[in-house]
Amino acid sequence: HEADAFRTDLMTITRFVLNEQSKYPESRGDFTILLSNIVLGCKFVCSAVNKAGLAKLIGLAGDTNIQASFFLFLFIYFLTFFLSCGEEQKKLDVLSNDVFIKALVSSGRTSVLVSEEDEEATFVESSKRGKYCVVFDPLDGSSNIDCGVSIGTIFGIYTMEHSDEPTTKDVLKPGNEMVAAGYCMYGSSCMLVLSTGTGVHGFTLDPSLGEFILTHPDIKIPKKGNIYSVNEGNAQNWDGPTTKYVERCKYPKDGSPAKSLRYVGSMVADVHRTLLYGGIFLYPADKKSPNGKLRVLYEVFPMAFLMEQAGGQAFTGKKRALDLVPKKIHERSPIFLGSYDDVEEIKALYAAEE
Ligand code: AHM
Ligand code: MG
Repeated sequence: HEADAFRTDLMTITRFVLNEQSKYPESRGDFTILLSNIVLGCKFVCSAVNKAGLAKLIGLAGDTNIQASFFLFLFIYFLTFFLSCGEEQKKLDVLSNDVFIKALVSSGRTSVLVSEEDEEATFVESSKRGKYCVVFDPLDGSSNIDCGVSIGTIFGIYTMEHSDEPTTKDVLKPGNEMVAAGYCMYGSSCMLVLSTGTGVHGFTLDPSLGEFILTHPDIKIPKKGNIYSVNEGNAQNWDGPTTKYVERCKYPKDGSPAKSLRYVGSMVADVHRTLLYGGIFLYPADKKSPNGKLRVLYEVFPMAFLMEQAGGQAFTGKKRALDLVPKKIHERSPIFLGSYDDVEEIKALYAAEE
């Protein structure tokens, strides 16, 4: 009977967030409206990602066969025209960014937007302003787009503390001041994982309904895992603690079994697996990139927020990741995140160095 109830009583993401917000009497539904615009962006990107393979195929055929057959050319031309409705083909990451920016501005609930795709922050015009600031990476894992491997969107949300003219100061705040964070993974299924500070909850897109349905309530990361995830191609440039840690993953001293290595190269996919199966994800500093690769505002903070909410930890090599105070909107930081005990181990190695 319980299983039946689960199937017929659909907890959509909107219903879930409305329920959560109703606990605050002062809530006026602004957050729900903001989130439904983020969800719209995710649905659009999901659909675009699914069609990307097809569009690419048509593009390639166009390059090689135009001279070969005039009729084939005509066929491809009209097919491309109908598929894109005459719009010029934009790259998937640029297209995704445009969709998110427009959805967020038109929500009327935002003032400052920071996107990985745009060098400068977007300040929303006064007539459309609202009390939230959103930092996001519209399509992360770009190296995986063309081969169809999982990619994702990452976002974090701050509130504006004043009604003066918005500035970048409104987002240059530590991650522990975020009010919500999440990601959407475009993989074998499309999944949105969200935290508003009361645990981590996963929603799966039901394509036939066009709705995200709660499928993974209250995700908790295992206390210790048996997977490590890192780009080992950078090993020759790592510092002492990272080198020692990865060595221990492969050759444990305490007789425990060696950890398995899994690395997709899409942060969303690697973090998602870490959250569900446990273990550790590392993007450390190295000699070539002393601040690592990943961006503080829209990669490190949202994932660190989710990890802590799920019972894990996120560490920069120096301190708790959420306590960083970024000085620039595209700042980078090394990051070690995952199961509580696994992150504890790397923290001890850095502490021993000091
Ligand atoms: P991108 O913004 O160019 O997509 O780069 C970010 C991605 C992350 O998703 C992933 O964790 C990392 O880069 C992988 O980097 P590398 O290829 O150096 O291992
Ligand atoms: Mg990115």
